[in-house]
Amino acid sequence: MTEKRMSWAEPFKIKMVEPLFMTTPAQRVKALEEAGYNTFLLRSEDVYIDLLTDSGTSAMSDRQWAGLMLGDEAYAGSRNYYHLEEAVRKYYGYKYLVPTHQGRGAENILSRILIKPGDILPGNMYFTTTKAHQELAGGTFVDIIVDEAHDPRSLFPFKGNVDLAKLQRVIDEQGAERIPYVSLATTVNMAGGQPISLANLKAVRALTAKHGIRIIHDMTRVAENAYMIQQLEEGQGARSVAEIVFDICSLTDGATMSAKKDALVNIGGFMATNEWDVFEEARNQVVLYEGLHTYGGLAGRDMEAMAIGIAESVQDDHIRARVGQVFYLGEKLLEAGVPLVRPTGTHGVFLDAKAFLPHLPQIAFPAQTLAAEIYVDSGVRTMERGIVSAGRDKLTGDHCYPELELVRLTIPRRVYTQAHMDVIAESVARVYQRRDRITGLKMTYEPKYLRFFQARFEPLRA
Ligand code: P61
Repeated sequence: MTEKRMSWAEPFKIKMVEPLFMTTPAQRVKALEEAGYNTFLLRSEDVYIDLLTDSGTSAMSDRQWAGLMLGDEAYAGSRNYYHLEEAVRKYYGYKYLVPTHQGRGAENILSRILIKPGDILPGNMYFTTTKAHQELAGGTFVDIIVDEAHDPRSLFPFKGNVDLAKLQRVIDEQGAERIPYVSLATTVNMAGGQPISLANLKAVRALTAKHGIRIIHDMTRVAENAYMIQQLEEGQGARSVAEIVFDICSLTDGATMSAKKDALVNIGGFMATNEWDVFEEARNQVVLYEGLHTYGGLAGRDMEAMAIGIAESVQDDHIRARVGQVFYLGEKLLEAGVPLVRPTGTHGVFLDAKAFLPHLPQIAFPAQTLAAEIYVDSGVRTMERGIVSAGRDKLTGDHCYPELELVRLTIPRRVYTQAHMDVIAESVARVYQRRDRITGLKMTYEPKYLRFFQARFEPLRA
């Protein structure tokens, strides 16, 4: 007899509601055509359940909303900046903080400071904006994630881990002096929301220390990663998520953060570092790109909400319910036989579009197609994470053909209920039932940068 899973419930109750818009299939077909079959180009009012992203879509707590009223909108030296600095030091342990409007603002500044043309940036899988800024600064990203991360069927629990032999090879071949830092994400978004283990991070720290190479931490979903360490890593089960988060950060030299995810705000981010020289330069550059170093493109109230959100994000009760809801959706889809990236990610469920639509070649954009089909079925908006997202090869100009061709069902934090998860699972299962009749797409417009945001498509006729 298998053990029955205990139910859990959210550690909050709902104080305010936002109505959702219901649409008809005919309305959705029209909306999708107008959006060029790209879910990024749909109007939010045409969407019923929005799983495009967990970025900036979380519900803030009553305390965070109250914090907005305590905004000190001084141009310089806002008290909210000092609250944020205190939170970053207390929960993450980084010494110096530069706020930015969101994650990519931090990536821009950090890349401009640390990367010289010709440099190499090894990392545990690319992320779109991170890699784009590394390349704009003249660097080249090299993937050093474990092979399991590229296999949607592998059940390896820490698919965010670095393959140490791959890292050693990059160091031997390129020379440590060409590697300003190793780029480490917690969790790994493009691998399907997969965590790195503390033991692996320690080993990466030991190896980089030997060669005098920094680790820069993309800590966008660090609390979710810490939760998986608590749940799965030997010797970590009795420790709090907050303690593990602090440990992860202390094994790295600096960080970029999109606070729109784990930190539960609708806008905001920061760069943090333990190095005074890097901080000095960042404080200088932020003035050019974001704003003065004590607001970095944010209002005082945004920084206050972020400081409070950081404290809430590392609470065990919160994170258990957040990840528990994502796992619930994953279980429902597995029961329906839908092919998913395994194990289920912490911020979303990732459908394996190659296995879902095996009759479509990758150049017919299976994940883009599947996202469009799910939208037409139920008004649920999801996101392509495959060949469109991977862009073109810098040297050959051809499409990159990533192993992973995925559709991401990203769950906003504290926003939807278990009943919404049921509706979503039923819709995906319906599309799966009629998968044989689905034909692909062709791209009709391709923007130069981060093409997935604005590309347009048309159906390929069968
Ligand atoms: C997302 F389709 N993520 O997952 P910013 N690092 C990491 C992120 O997940 C991240 C950023 C840095 C988004 C928004 C988004 O290709 C896309 O605050 C691990 O968004 O600038 C953002 O942080 C950048 C969606 C970004 C995309 C790029 O939905």
